[in-house]
Amino acid sequence: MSQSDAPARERVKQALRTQRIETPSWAYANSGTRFKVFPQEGVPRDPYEKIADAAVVHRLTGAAPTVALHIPWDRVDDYADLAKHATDLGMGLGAINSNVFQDPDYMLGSVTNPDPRVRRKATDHLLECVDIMDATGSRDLKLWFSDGTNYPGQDDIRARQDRLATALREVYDRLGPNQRILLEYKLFEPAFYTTDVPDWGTAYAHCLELGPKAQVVIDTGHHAPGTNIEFIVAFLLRVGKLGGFDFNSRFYADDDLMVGSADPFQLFRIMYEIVRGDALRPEAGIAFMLDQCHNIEPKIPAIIRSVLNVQEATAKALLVDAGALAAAQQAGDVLGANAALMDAYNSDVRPLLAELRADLGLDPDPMAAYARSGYFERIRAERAGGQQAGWGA
Ligand code: PSV
Ligand code: MN
Repeated sequence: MSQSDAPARERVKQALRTQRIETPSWAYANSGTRFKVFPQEGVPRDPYEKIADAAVVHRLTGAAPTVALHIPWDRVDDYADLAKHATDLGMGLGAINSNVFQDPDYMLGSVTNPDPRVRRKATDHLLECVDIMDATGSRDLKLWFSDGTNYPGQDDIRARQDRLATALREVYDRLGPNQRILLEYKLFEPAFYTTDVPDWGTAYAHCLELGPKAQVVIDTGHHAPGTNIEFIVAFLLRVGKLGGFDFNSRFYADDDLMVGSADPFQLFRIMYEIVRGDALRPEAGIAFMLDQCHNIEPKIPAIIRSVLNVQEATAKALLVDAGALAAAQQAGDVLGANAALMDAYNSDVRPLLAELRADLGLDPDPMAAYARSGYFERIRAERAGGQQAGWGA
C-alpha cells in the first residue's frame, strides 16, 4: 500500500484499534517438555505477579487488556481481590480455563471416566470454575478434556460420548446469562488411541446440542498436519459457532510455539477469514487468546512478539482489496483472485503499525521499549526467592 493511500491506511488502523488479544497466565510461568523444565529468572511466583507481567505486555502493545486464568494453577483465596488487582493495573480477567487433566484420579479420564465418582469430581471442578467466573466477571469458560483411551477396547467409545454430554449439560445449565462455554478439541495427546473431543466436528455437535451459549474454540496446534484451519474458521463463523482461538504455532504437533512463528501465512489466512466474516469487532464475540509455552525464550518479550505477530497478520488481512478479490472471483480469474490475497500478504505493515502505536501514544517499537524499560532487571531482583509458578503451581 502506498503512503498516499490515506483512506485505506485509516480504515486499517481504525479496525486494528479495536482488536483485543488475551494473554494466558501460564505463558508467564515456567514450562517445558516432558524431558525438562528449564526455570528462568524473574518468573512470577503467584497469579498476582503473572497479572503484573501481563499488564506490562498491555502497557507496551495497547492490545492485550485481559489475561486468562487456569484453575487450579491460578487458585487464590479471594478471586474478587485478584480481579481488583487486575483492575488496579488497568487489566481485566479473561477466560477461566478448567483443568481436569492433572489429578491422579483422572488417569482414565475426567468427565468420561468409567467411574461415576471421578466424573462427579471432574464436573464439580467445572462448576467451581463457573463460580470463579462469577467472582472475576469472566465471560468464557474454556473446556479442554484430555479424556480418551490408549488401546482399542479399553473403554466404550459411545458411552464416553454420553458421559461427556451429561457433564457438559450440567455445566451449561449452571452458566449465567452472559457466560459461555468454549469447547476446545485436540486430535491426540495425552490420549493416543481415541480422544473424546478430537476435532471441530465433535466439538460443534456437542455445542449445537447444548445451545447458543456453547461455542467452539480453535487451538491452532490441535489438528492433523495439513489441516486447512481457515476452512474451519469460515465454516464455524458462518454458522455462528466460533467462540475464539487459542493461538500458537507448530511445526509437528502441539508445539505451543509463538503464534505466527512457524507459519505466518497460515495466520494471515485465518485472519483473512475473520475479516471476511466481519468478526474482528469485539462485539462479534470472538476471543483472540494465546495459548503458548515459552520454554527456552524469555517469556514477556515472547508474548509481546506474539501480540505483534497477530497484529501484523490482521493488518495484512485488512489490506486485502475486497472489491478486486470479489470481482476476480466472480469472473473466474483464478490468478487475479490469488494475487489479491498475495499482494496484501506481501505488504510490509510494520510502518503502519508503528504509526498506529504513535497515534495511541505508545512506543512504535514495543520490543525495544521492553528491553529499555528495566522491568526484567527489576523482577529478576525482586523475585529472587520463593516458589516459581509452573504447570503444577
Ligand atoms: C491442551 O493442549 C491445551 O491447549 C488446553 O488449552 C489446555 O488448557 C492448555 O493447553 C494448557 O496449556
Ligand atoms: Mn489450548
